[in-house]
Amino acid sequence: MEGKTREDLEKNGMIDTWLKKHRLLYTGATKHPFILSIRDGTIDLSSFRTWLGQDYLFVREFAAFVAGVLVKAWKQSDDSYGDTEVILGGLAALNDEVEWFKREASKWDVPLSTIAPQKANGDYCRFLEYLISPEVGYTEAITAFWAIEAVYQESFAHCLEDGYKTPPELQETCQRWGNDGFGQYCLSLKKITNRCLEKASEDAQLFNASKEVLNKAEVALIRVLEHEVEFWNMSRGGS
Ligand code: HMH
Repeated sequence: MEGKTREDLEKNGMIDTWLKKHRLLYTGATKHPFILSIRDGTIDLSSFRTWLGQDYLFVREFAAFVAGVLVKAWKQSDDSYGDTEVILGGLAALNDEVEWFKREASKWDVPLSTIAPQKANGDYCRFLEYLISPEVGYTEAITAFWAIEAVYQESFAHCLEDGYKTPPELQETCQRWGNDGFGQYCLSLKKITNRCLEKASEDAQLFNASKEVLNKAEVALIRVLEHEVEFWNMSRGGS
């Protein structure tokens, strides 16, 4: 058992180990009733509009978070790994995304300028702010970053998999996060994260130190999943 676990770890990395351990929560975040209702076409469009307006506000804060992760990568990661290029690519994509939200909102008559963040959104954004504060290390922040992107990738890709009944007018939204390019980008973030976690694990063994960095990263992953569930719940709740 013990040996197999270690083998598993070396082959798939720490993230897959954690995802197995927190399977229920991960499924709760990626197969939420909000997403399932898009996939089966029963979504209430007022929920979709709520999600659209709230996610626009979230993405603007998220861009600041990604910029903060970029700064941490620049300070704390070895240049030769190319982490900063991947993160900068993500930041550039967010520029297009904000414009997409504006266009989509006008299509759906969602008045972006008058929308205020709901509680779940505000709580999530405060967590993002914590993650870029100086006391948080790169490994913890990049773990959260990967998880935030991966939840959307997996959720929206599910709305385009075999047998979907996603309404045509929502398919473009699902494509944004469910497309293969975004999937590849998430895999790049996952590789970076696994490498950082591996190093944290080696350091802990080498210096006989505590697993504090690993523990913090695992908690950050759990927090992201919880916030994502709350964000979907809020969207379902309507305006
Ligand atoms: C709430 N989580 C939320 N919004 C997003 N746009 C993403 C993740 C991913 O990009």
